[in-house]
Amino acid sequence: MSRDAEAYSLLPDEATPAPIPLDNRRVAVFGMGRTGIAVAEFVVARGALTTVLDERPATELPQALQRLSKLDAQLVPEVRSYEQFGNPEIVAVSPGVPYDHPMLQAARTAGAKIIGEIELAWCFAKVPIIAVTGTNGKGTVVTLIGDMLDCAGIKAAVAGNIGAPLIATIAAEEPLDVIVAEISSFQLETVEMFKPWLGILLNVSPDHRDRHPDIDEYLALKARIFANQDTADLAVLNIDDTRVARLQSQLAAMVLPVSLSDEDASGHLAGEDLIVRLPGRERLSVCSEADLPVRGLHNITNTLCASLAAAACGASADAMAAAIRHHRLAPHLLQDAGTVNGVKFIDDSKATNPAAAIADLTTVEGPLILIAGGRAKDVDLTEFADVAAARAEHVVLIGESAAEIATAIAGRTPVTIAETFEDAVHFAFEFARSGHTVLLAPACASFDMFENMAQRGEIFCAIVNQLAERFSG
Ligand code: UMA
Repeated sequence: MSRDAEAYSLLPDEATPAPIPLDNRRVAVFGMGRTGIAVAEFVVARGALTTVLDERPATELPQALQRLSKLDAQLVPEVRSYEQFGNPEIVAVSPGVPYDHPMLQAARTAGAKIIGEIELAWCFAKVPIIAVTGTNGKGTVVTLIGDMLDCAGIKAAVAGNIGAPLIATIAAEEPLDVIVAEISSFQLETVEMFKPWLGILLNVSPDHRDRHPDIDEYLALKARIFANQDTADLAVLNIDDTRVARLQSQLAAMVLPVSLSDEDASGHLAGEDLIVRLPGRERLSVCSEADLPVRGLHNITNTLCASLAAAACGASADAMAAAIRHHRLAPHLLQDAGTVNGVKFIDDSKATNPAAAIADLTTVEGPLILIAGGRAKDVDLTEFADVAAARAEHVVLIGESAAEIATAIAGRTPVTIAETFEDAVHFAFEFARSGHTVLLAPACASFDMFENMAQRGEIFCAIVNQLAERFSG
């Protein structure tokens, strides 16, 4: 860490891990995805008698099985019953496995300890963790904090739901000052001891209702990042979100509120300037609204939350401003996908829930054609349909939720339902005139038509490229 940063940092020098003994213990690792592979490598390296299981057949897991075959572990693809788990003392579970999965229920009945990867990683973490959660924007905020710390000369790794499993970062044993982790509600389901030094809750709106049907329970789940904190820890809350604001009086940690309408908040706007103020520290003017790479109120809030975390680690205003100016948005997040005949295409495949898509519809300027739809995850799409009807000149719909969104828009703006994604992009291009934007902001998950949201975004960009080739020649 640079000397300047050290002078202002609130970061504790080290974490106080509580390692679980793994040597010679029977550990079952459930899931052979990114998490399962990283967990299996971690526990095998610590002497656990390991079984790795997945419900998918071996034919669908060639790469995972190839990597896992290098380990001293039993591999069980296509697992069908708890009997195949090998009577484990510990079951380490991947986030994609729901809490009430019948095989996990059987494990509980048999007296096994269920532990999630985040919790297991925390038990062995030697440096403090900044944990970021929220329905939307958490990936942006973790990368922004990582960039700010990098500019300030503070050694940080970015991990978690964003892609690199937290446990792989812990296993790497790099000399770090802090780890910045994106934490999903799926990962929080199994948390009991997880205790980040600084937690951030950005917002809570309906999402994943197929797994979290009750919004209050979903909020309680998100609030678990603060559950084990004490007065030496910090909690950054976006109190402009009424659900998040409710937590203010309930947390043991010192709360650092962020608000665009309250100049007393620790992170706030003064005119056009983004200001952060930590207790006992001078106020820092980080940058102006105009310096943000993307407009929109939610981007200001996200930047303020990131700035508070970076300031607490000792980053200067100059370092934060430099990171903000050079910040690259994540793939498929409001990415420019090209311009064809004066029609601009924007890929926001990452908008997998209504709140994210609504934020985009209010951020992207000018006349637009919207492409939306997909798997709705049991979330109510009415408000999204209202904003789409008000904002888009034409809405092109795809996937399982197309009919539901079309009914909700009900004659307020023209709607076309496309059979295929390629048709959807071609229809949108047909309806657009020079100066229009075609925005892909689905408000839904991609799994009804694609492997994941990244593939949806990549295919969108490929179709736009084909249009560009056809119309430039
Ligand atoms: N599996 C089962 N039974 C189940 C569920 C899954 O056997 O009931 C198996 C699957 O067949 C598969 C494996 O488990 O082989 C997949 O495990 P996983 O779904 O936990 O996925 P990972 O590859 O381990 O990736 C996970 C996160 N995935 C989910 O939460 C669904 C990744 O977030 C994360 O990047 C990664 O860990 C590293 O931390 C992805 C995601 O979609 C991006 N997250 C959701 C979101 O952001 O909305 C929460």
